[in-house]
Amino acid sequence: MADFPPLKNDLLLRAARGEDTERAPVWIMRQAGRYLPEFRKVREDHGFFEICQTPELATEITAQPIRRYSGLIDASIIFSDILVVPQAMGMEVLMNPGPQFPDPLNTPEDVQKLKTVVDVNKELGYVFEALTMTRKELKGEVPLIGFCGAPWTLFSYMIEGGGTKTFQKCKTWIFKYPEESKELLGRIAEVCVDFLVGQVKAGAQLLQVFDSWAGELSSHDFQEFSFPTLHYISQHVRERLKANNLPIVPMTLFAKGANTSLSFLAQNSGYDVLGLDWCIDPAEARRIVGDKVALQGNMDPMLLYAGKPAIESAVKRMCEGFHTGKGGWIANLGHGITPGVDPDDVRWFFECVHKYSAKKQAL
Ligand code: 1CP
Repeated sequence: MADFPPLKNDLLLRAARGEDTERAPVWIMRQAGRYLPEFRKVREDHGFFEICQTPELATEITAQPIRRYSGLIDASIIFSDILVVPQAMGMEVLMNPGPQFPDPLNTPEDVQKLKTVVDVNKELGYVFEALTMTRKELKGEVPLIGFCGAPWTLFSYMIEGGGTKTFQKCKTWIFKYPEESKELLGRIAEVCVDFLVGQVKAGAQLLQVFDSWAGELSSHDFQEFSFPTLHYISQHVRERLKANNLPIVPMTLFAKGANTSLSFLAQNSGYDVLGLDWCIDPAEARRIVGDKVALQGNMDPMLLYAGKPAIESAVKRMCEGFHTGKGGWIANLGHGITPGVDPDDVRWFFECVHKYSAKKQAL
């Protein structure tokens, strides 16, 4: 591993390990993105995947929210996308403006079109380079998060060919071809393990797995088709980190909408942190998981359009809810930030978290 500057703010890592911190660390999913004018400026001259594949540009964009919200924000997340894994497996992905696969997997026979062996160093080396460059550029100000998409979420894009409201095609696969589906999910999971281990080697200090479409499955089907791969990833990443003498970094699972599986995930998934969407009450989530895992989340991202007083009262309520029990808590939204939010309202969100999550000093 490269020599990196010492970390000056370890709130995120302490909370992820379950520590009750003096205030909640805070960051925002998709914090580098279209709501920032400095991002849109770079985007005028460069394609989305061009940015992901150019370490200097990815580093610049990752650093933008850290610069703008310096002293208020406690983590950076590498600028990339979950869809770089399907690309590495041999699929073409365009971004116009949402993700689009010109040649999706229509039937199980189409799986033959995927690469049988995926060399992540060759296919995704640009992400590793961007991580190493960013980690140096951050100068230890905040930790750097690496990530990947969960196999079920990636499977849905690879079969649907883009975003979907009904999940008709990918659900037809799991219900009609369960064995072939599990085989493909397993192949995606293998690439995710290699990719996440490579990210730690390159400098990532925490790993997050995004299962954005977990909530589209019944709890039975989540157990059957998503959970086994999520568990496989947490177990194998840790084993491989250990075997390679790499730091055993904390791992976060964001299984959006899987709130009915929260207790099960806390007990069995092997992740240190569970990310929550806004549909579950913070105190209820804490009661369900006890102090077994740290929690992350979970303000409704749409509150960021509602003005400062609404943001303040929602943050206050969220802080009170997460403080009802013991265990680490990382403040965040319940899903990614969306375009059109005023960056000053994001600043206000951070300031409110600082104010209302601060633990009162013992007398
Ligand atoms: O701070 C950051 O912006 C971090 C980088 C990041 C991450 C973590 C991006 C940049 N995308 C993601 C993850 C991602 N990508 C997820 C998981 C998180 C989530 O659920 O929000 C998903 C589902 C995607 C797929 C994707 N990529 C979408 C969603 C489309 C849909 O199906 O609804 C979109 C719009 C993208 C493009 C994208 N990725 C990232 C940005 C900033 C953008 C906007 C594209 C642009 O600049 O034109």
